[in-house]
Formats: sequence, C-alpha cells, structure tokens
Amino acid sequence: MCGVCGCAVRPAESEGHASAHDHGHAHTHVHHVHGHQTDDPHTHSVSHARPGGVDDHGMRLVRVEQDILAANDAIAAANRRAFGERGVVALNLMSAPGSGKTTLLVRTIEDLKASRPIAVIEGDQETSFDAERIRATGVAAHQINTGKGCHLDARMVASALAHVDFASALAHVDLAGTLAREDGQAGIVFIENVGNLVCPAAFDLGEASRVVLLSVTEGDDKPLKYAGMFAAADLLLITKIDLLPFVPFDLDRCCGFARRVNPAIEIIEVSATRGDGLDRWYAWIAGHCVGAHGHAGLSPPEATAVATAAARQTAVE
Ligand SMILES: Nc1nc2c(ncn2[C@@H]2O[C@H](COP(=O)(O)OP(=O)(O)OP(=O)(O)O)[C@@H](O)[C@H]2O)c(=O)[nH]1
Ligand SMILES: [Zn+2]
Ligand SMILES: [Zn+2]
Repeated sequence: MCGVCGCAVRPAESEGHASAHDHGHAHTHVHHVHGHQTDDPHTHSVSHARPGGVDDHGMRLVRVEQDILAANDAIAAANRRAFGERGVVALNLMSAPGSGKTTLLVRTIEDLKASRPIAVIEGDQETSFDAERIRATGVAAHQINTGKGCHLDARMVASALAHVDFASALAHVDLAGTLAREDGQAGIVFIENVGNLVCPAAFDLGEASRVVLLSVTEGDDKPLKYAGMFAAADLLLITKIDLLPFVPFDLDRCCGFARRVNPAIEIIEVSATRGDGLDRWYAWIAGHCVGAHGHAGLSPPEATAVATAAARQTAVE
C-alpha cells in the first residue's frame, strides 16, 4: 500500500514544527503490509506472498510491521500515562473522510465546554481547516498534518502533547480538571484521526476509547467491508441520520454487521445538525470519563446539555 497511501513519502508535520518528528524511517515499509490487513489490525496477512506460503519478502514485511507496531505501542503506553497524569480522558475519533467528525466535535464542544475542560488534536493530511473550526468554539486545538500519511500514530500524538502551546492548553485542561475533579469531571482530549477507515485502526495512540463514525451516505455494508476498524472500536456513531429519508441505508443491517465483527460494540445514531441522539452521545462521554476519577453521573451542566439536546430533538420530531 505504500505506493498508494504514501505514508513514508514525507514525515508528518505538526503545527508549529518544521518537522514534527523523525518517524519517517519507521514508516518506510509499513504500508506494504497494512494496506492488506485482515480483521485483526495487529496480525495482518501479506497478499504479496506466493500462493501456498509466505515468501521471504512477506516474512520480512510482517516482521517490520510487527516492529513498527510494537514501537508505536510503547509510545502509546507513554501517551496513556501522560493523559492519566493530566487527569484527561482521550477519545480517538475515526471514520472515512467527511463522515462528520469535526461537525460533531464542534457541536459537542459547544454543548459540553461549560461542564468540563476540552482540548482537541486534529489529524488531517493537509490544511488547518478543522483546527480552525474547533478554535472558533473557544477551545484549544492542535493540528497535525500528515502529508500523504493516512493515519495518526502515537509519536505524532506525543509531539502534540510536547508542543508548547498545546501543552499549556493541556495544563489548563489539567488545572481545570484538577479543580473540577472534586465533582468528578475529567477533562477530555478528542483526537480526530485522518479520514480513513483502514490504517488508523492499527495504531494505538494512547487513547482511553475508540469511536468510529459511519454516515448513512456511506452505505450500511461498511462494518463488514472494513471490519478491522469496527472490530477495534468501542463505540459506533451512525451519523447524519437526518439524511435517512434520502438514502438507501438499512440501520438494522448496519448494526447487525457491526455486531457480527464486534459483539461488544455500542451503537448510537446521531445527527449533529438536527440534534438526534446527542443526549445518548453525551451520556456515553460522561460514562467514559467516570472511570478516570471514580465518580458516577453527569455534572449539573452536563445534565442540562443532555436535557437540552433531548428537548431540541423532540422539538424537531
Ligand atoms: N445532513 C448532515 N450533514 C452533516 C452532518 N454532520 C456533518 N455533515 C456534513 O458533512 C460534511 C462533512 O462533515 P465534516 O464534519 O467536515 O466531516 P469530517 O469527518 O470531519 O471530514 P474530514 O475531517 O475531512 O474527514 C459537511 O458538509 C457537513 O456539513 C449531519 O449530521 N447531517
Ligand atoms: Zn474533520
Ligand atoms: Zn496508513
């Protein structure tokens, strides 16, 4: 896949850095392999191999990929510790391009920013458009541009955490989180991954949970066609459900496929523009921030956001 996705062509650029990191070497070979990945992102097969066995080339590629993922996992573990020490919960949002990640984030931030500290790491091949959309809400966003790279990896997230501006934003998250922790409100770092339903699933970033978005315009068969992504996710958000009347999308079929590849996956149907399902999404977020600090339940402002989202939804029905 390297010739197609080109992750190795140039290293990712992190906003404010001429060159965010030196991981280009590690990516030199990885996409030979993970472009052909199976359902399990950590045990990819190699379809370059000759029928009847894996040739030397294939064996080398599998080994290289295992090394790369092991190195990535070590950095991800450090990120996870760093998030934990700062008292923030990191959520990794993944989807195909245009499924509605940024739109949902903007809406979510508007509704929840009063109740808990939030910061965002944005991954895109090019432009800072998404980070600018996030900053317009008043919360800090750090843009990582991956160039031709088609996923975020743990080192890129580590570089964002180390970046002086974002670190100070995180310090704010931490400070506010520490203050708010008395009433149980952890800060959140949303990580918006590069739009791609394949590679991002293979790379642990140090997140607490993984959320995959699938919009109804993409088709209900995607959980089976891109099983690795759906197998790796904790939550499936079926987005843009306001468009259901206009597209052939069978919700039951989609949910059935998703549960076939991942029986434990939770599923919430949402419309970021009309408001459907946002109450459930916010309750899910609150539930996943609970574990970090041992408090159950929504904060009062969060309960208000959930109730308001539910009322808005009722109003449009
Ligand atoms: N009808 C409808 N359109 C939506 C909804 N959410 C997002 N969109 C539209 O879908 C398009 C893509 O939305 P984005 O939020 O930019 O998607 P994204 O996943 O962040 O895109 P990338 O970062 O490029 O992968 C935009 O035109 C949005 O206005 C929704 O709930 N309903
Ligand atoms: Zn986006
Ligand atoms: Zn990739």
